[in-house]
Amino acid sequence: MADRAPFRPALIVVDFQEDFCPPHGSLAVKDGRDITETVNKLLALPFVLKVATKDWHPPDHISFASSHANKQPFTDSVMIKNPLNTAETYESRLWPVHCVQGTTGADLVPELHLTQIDKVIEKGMDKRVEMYSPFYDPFNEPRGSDSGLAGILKEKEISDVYVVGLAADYCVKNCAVDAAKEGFKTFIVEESTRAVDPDGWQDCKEEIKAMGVEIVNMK
Ligand code: VGL
Ligand code: ZN
Repeated sequence: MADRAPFRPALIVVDFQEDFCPPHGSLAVKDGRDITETVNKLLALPFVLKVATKDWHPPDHISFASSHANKQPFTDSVMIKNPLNTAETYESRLWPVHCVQGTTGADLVPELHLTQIDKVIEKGMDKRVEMYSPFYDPFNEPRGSDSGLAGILKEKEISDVYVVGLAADYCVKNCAVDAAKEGFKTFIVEESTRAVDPDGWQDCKEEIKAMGVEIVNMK
């Protein structure tokens, strides 16, 4: 029988920040704060490593509609170029100003049991690049930024990665897909996430599953 790696699970709590939560968040996800109870329940379990990520943007970040002339958040998008290889581009949706470094909107929600978190990873600091995934930017040739998260998980000999937080259809999705690509058995815990576009979540789930991530429920 092939050797199987020991079960060494990690939990990643993605972007559970004020700007993604009602009532005051600038990019509030519907019912975003309602994940609090199940996230804290998960944080009480004996994961080998518990990571929280933070969207951590400069005030003129490329993903803000206000950084472009005549663009509206949510409905408009722009083409973003790889700063290191301008032939590589992708279309990216525009957002209201959110999670600006040092503002209260960028704070992790106070309900989160922060004392259970081993490590906080910040992302989205390069104003030229949208970075939904807390692992690295979306470019291939070459990649500009890598948070080191994959290395940290490998150093701890993590086998399984559980992803929760906000938002299901953006940063949680991209985090989970990259974790699966890095070779971890990867799960999204559905009660512990909420989507920017709740109506699209069923289709989004199918897309995520097709990329090798399992979607599980706590009950
Ligand atoms: C996110 C939109 C813009 C997220 C971050 O955390 O899902 N979504 N920036
Ligand atoms: Zn962002």
